[in-house]
Amino acid sequence: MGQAVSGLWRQLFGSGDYKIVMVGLDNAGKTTTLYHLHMGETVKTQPTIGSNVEQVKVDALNFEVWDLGGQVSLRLSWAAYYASTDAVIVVIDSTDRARMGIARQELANILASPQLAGACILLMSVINKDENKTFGATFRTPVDDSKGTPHILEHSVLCGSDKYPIKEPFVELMKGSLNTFLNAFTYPDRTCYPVASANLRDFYNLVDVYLDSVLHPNCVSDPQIFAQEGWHYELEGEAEPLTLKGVVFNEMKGVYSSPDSVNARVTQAALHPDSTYAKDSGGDPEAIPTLTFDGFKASCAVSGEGLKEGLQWIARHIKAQNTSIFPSLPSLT
Ligand SMILES: Nc1nc2c(ncn2[C@@H]2O[C@H](COP(=O)(O)OP(=O)(O)OP(=O)(O)O)[C@@H](O)[C@H]2O)c(=O)[nH]1
Ligand SMILES: [Mg+2]
Repeated sequence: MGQAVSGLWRQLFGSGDYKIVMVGLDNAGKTTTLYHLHMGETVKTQPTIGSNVEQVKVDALNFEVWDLGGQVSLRLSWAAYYASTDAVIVVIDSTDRARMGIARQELANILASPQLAGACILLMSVINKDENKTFGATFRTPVDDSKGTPHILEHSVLCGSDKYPIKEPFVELMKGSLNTFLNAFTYPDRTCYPVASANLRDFYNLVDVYLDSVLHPNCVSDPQIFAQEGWHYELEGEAEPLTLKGVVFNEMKGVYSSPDSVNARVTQAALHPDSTYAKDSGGDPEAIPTLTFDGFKASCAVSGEGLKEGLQWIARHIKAQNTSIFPSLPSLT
């Protein structure tokens, strides 16, 4: 944050002395930001009563930075500091959803302030107090049928990989990790594998398992995973009828037994004919059993290669249109 602001300042100003005013709601992180800019470290703060002022030097730039208390009773006096101000930094705590409307109103007041018109430059700093570290691998998976290939793949890649060749790594992570979010989703046009944890070591473990799962899954070589997660025949006894089972097959039978869900699906198909949105990437129970293991592998292939090679290709061209992996990750030191 400090580095980013300093870099921005260098671009906005040439050299010389400038006055900066920092405003924002109480507890937003103004004083924390000020001392991070001033000393390059995070200090323990108390609510500011009145103001703090520090001289911050960035190369040939000298900034007199005023950090104003943000409590309701103090906001009325902000305007008293505005004279001769060159820039305003508005600090907003992005996790303070409940007071976002108040923050927006304060921002509007600042923008409307005649003393800050003209030369004034407004910087908005969004502080993120969320301890969670989040990672996601997202693949573009449009379909041209309703056999449920992306959905079966979504389940199947989490059934063991080169580095983690166990039956259900997903279930083990659910039980044993410190994750705050762990899931996978199939949309009509993409499949997402997100993880989150507040613990950095745990976070990297989750990322490692998920990346190995999506890039080196065992499901491309083990038809039993496809049978388990997709569909298979079951015979309870010699006299019993042959039935269809499978995790995704069963799940979609449940989805298709809901009138609301069928209604939404038919409406979407009518609104977007001749596109991936007219099909069901989750799988229509009528169509799922027409998908074969070979068809599953072939449908998943990227650029005509096998799935595994295709996913490896994506890994090498991670910035390509097909895939995005976010965000930039903090280092584990
Ligand atoms: N996790 C996290 N906590 C932060 C961050 N910035 C501030 N905090 C915490 O938020 C609390 C309030 O921070 P302050 O900098 O004192 O807030 P302030 O905007 O100066 O508040 P007032 O002086 O009352 O107007 C402190 O406990 C900080 O440690 C941040 O970027 N991440
Ligand atoms: Mg403060």
